[in-house]
Amino acid sequence: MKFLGIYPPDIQWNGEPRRGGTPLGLLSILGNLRVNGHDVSFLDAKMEGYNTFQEFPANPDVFIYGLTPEQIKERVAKEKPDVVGVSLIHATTWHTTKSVLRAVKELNPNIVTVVGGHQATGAAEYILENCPDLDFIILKEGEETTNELLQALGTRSDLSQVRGIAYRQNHKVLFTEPRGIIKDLDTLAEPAFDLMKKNLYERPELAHYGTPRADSFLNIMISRGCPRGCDFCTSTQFMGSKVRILSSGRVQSLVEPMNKFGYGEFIVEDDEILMLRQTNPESFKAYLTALKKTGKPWMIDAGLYYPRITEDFAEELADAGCYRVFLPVENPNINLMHSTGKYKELQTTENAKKKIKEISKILRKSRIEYYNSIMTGFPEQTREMILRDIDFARFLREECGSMFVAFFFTHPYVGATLYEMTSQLVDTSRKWETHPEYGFFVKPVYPGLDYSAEQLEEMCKQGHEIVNGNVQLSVGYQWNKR
Ligand code: B12
Ligand code: SF4
Repeated sequence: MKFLGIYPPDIQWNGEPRRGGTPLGLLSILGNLRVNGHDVSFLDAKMEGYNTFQEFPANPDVFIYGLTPEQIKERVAKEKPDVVGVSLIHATTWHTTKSVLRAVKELNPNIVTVVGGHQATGAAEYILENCPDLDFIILKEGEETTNELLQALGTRSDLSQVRGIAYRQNHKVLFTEPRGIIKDLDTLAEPAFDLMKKNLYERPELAHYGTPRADSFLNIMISRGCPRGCDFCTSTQFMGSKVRILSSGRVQSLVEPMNKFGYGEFIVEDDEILMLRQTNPESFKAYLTALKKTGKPWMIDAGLYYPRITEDFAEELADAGCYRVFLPVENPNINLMHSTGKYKELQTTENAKKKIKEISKILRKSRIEYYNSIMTGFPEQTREMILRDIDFARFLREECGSMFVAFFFTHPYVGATLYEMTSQLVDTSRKWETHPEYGFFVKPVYPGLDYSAEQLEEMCKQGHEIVNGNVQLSVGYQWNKR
């Protein structure tokens, strides 16, 4: 069958930087369908229309960027696919995904439409009930399921036998038997990086906080899963609590060809890279060796679990070419962190401060710079606690030498434990279903015990100015000028 994979247009608040990356999940789906004999093509509607702006009907302070529905129709008409698959990993692209699906069905109602990703999986029932242009949702990891679904569609077999999908039948949403995780990542084909148009990704401003070292980048991951299960995150629920990793041989055969595409920098997105080193030292070593061999700069944007960083680890990273890491310290209130499942090894805020200072010295010694995020705006917080969070951010900048501290607001992402516990606290004007623009970390959604979401936003805006001054978040930021 002919399958067209589409990464949808995106949205952003006026004044906020656009974000993006390598659509690893969709490219993996395409690579795997291709080895199973399907004819595949790829349209990055976000990057192809990076400078095409449209109004976002639900909110005048937000814009859409990406190909217009008419342009998407033209491209789909040219490709003539049997099936169109759209990546819905982020809540923020829910409205644009709906527009893509509408365009496809307007063009030809016989094209089968499929979506997959964290957001699609977490909210499957709601999405199928509210999007008549969508036929199937692929739940969780998509490679095997999409292949089986295409086979079943091609041979007109019983769809209820395809494990891991959701669809509508007689106005009801049906879920088939769940599919387990893919046990051995080595069984997967390489993601179809060759289908990316390189010039579209020559946008260093999309890379990460701070100035990147090259003018283009590829995101990379050699593992899936995270054992920590923090209640505000969907990774463990989605990819499992056991870290799965490519074998050392496969790591090499992933990095080497990726390098040949000529992108200037690698951005590591593995959820728990420290755990990789501990549980799969061979693959971890192969990762560093392969990255070093490319001679290219690279950094870790996925977040390092800072209490576990050691001198050896930092030295190994630096030796292999790593120049920057992200340390999401989350929140200084250790009891709050323990209640989310995180930082059990730290007993007090003083412990956390001491640890971060120690880690910052270790990183500095290895010449690795770092940026932090503070996660704030948990529903049980008070104004006084928020002020303490801002003080902590100041400590990170002024006493530890962090290059930038982002204020990230906690959200109930569908599929995360926090969603079950707290989504009803979010005001309807900030719920993802009608207002996906509130799915970004930069916008709070919970009121606290003695402040509103608007007041929280204002407090943190001021905190941000005090803590970061006029630091430029992306290209142009000069680390040496601090
Ligand atoms: C890399 C990354 C980014 C990159 C961009 C990635 C991209 N392609 O554009 C950057 C850094 C820009 C980013 C930004 C944000 N991100 Co992000 N990101 C990730 C991360 C770490 C990895 C994604 C990835 O490539 N995974 C590897 C592939 C193999 O897995 P996958 O994408 O899940 O794909 C599989 C399935 O989902 C499915 N699938 C995926 N697409 C499709 C399509 C079809 C057709 C089918 C059938 C199946 C399918 O099959 C794939 C293969 O098994 C994930 C966490 C994670 N570990 O996955 C968070 C994650 C997706 N991000 C998240 C969030 C919250 C954000 C932000 C909103 C945060 C913020 N700063 O405000 C922003 C959104 C900004 C934006 N507009 O892009 C959340 C999403 C939660 C939600 N429901 O919305 C995640 C899940 C993190 C988390 N655990 O909470 N992100
Ligand atoms: S926040 Fe990080 S450590 Fe916690 S579950 Fe998600 S990926 Fe794992």
